[in-house]
Amino acid sequence: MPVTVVLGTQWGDEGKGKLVDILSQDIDICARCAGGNNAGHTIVVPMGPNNEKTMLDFHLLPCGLINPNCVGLIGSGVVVHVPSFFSELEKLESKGLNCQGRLLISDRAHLVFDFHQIVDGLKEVELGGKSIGTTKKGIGPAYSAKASRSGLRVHHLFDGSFAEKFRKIVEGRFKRYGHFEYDTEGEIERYKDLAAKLRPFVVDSVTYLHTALQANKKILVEGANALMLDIDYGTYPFVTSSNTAIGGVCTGLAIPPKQIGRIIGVVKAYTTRVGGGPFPTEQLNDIGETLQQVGHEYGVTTGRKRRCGWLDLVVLKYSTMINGYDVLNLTKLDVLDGLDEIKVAVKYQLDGKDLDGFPADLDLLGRVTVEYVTLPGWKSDISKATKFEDLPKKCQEYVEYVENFLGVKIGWIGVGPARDSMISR
Ligand code: 2SA
Ligand code: GDP
Ligand code: MG
Repeated sequence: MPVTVVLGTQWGDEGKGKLVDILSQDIDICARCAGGNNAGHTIVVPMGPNNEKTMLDFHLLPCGLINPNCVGLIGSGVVVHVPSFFSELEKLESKGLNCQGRLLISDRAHLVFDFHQIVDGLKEVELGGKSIGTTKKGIGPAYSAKASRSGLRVHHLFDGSFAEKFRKIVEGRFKRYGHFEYDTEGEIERYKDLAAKLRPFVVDSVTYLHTALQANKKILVEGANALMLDIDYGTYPFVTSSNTAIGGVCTGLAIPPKQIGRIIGVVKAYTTRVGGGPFPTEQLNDIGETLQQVGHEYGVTTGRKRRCGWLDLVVLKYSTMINGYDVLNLTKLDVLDGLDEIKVAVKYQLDGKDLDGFPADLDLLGRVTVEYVTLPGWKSDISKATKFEDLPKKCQEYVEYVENFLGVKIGWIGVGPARDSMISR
């Protein structure tokens, strides 16, 4: 099967970018299908004449671009803030990554404008204490416009009615949110230049991918965000505004489901969440603090501290039901090195009864009791391990516990941020 998919299994930041980079060494096209520059994928790779370890962060651009033979495609399901597209590209190129002639954007992708970002902030203020904790990148407002059929897509930049449509949309936002500071005419002028600059990147991605599939090109889909942030299956309304689950691959790229081969889930060895919303295994104590510090858990896009807690196998079972993972990548196992004991959530109970699945109703979710199993820590440095057999027995047992609970093989284990800190089994 030509298409491989990498998806986040929890609340994001599992380390998808690192696996995508590794797999892309042998891939023709790496494509994003959903989300926008709310995502943050960090990669640590050798670069430059001295092969120095260099950190690259990707937001809108696919990480597969690190492979010089790989084409990066921003699919139709992605929402694109054009100025951010260019600033990200310039930043990556300044670090030595040449993307010339191998970066494409779907003509059907929806556009995010600065006014969407302003509205994102205003909506959060309206929500007060119940705010989502968005990245304020305008993602929700742009997808709302798409769903309400008033959005602008990449191809609209090149049709003669862009300015007229743009003015009408901004007027609509003023009506809804009151008059905020915004230079509508200045934006229209700026987008004339941006459109000309963007034109060489624009492609009919449906035909492009179809042709690539016919030619048996290898395609890797880089998931953004994660299952628990999916608009339908996540902890709604504390979710992002796209389908981050497997369905988003078909809708966001126009890839027929039968072309999808391996579906790989990326699982962090503990759980993190950034932004608001329920988090049953969150540890608001020394354990949470330790995971945050040792794991350097800060948002790549906003710099916010990520909330931390124990691995939640109830979440992962639910995630596996929806996405049907063929194999998993367990990441950041090294972060647990110093712990005496490690807990994993295995069951939720409500009013004394075991729950099947993961509750849709957040009030119910807020009332669940979490049942944990405690596993012994291994208390040693695993960051130099290159084979499964190098890992201490107790560490191997932790991996096997997760694998057996979920019934899915763990094919890769991350023991550090760098590309070579990955055990393949
Ligand atoms: P949005 O901006 O509308 O998509 O926010 C809605 C919720 O989705 C969460 N979200 C994320 N969660 C984890 N990682 C994300 N990317 C960045 C990173 C986050 C950052 O890689 O670190 O830098 O803060 C991401 N993007 C969106 C968000 O926190 C809201 O809960
Ligand atoms: P993504 O959004 O899923 O791509 O993940 P992020 O890049 O937002 O966050 C993952 C962070 O963990 C990044 O800083 C990575 O460099 C780092 N990372 C990835 N895998 C590992 C690992 O196995 N061990 C350690 N210590 N860090 C890792
Ligand atoms: Mg991230």
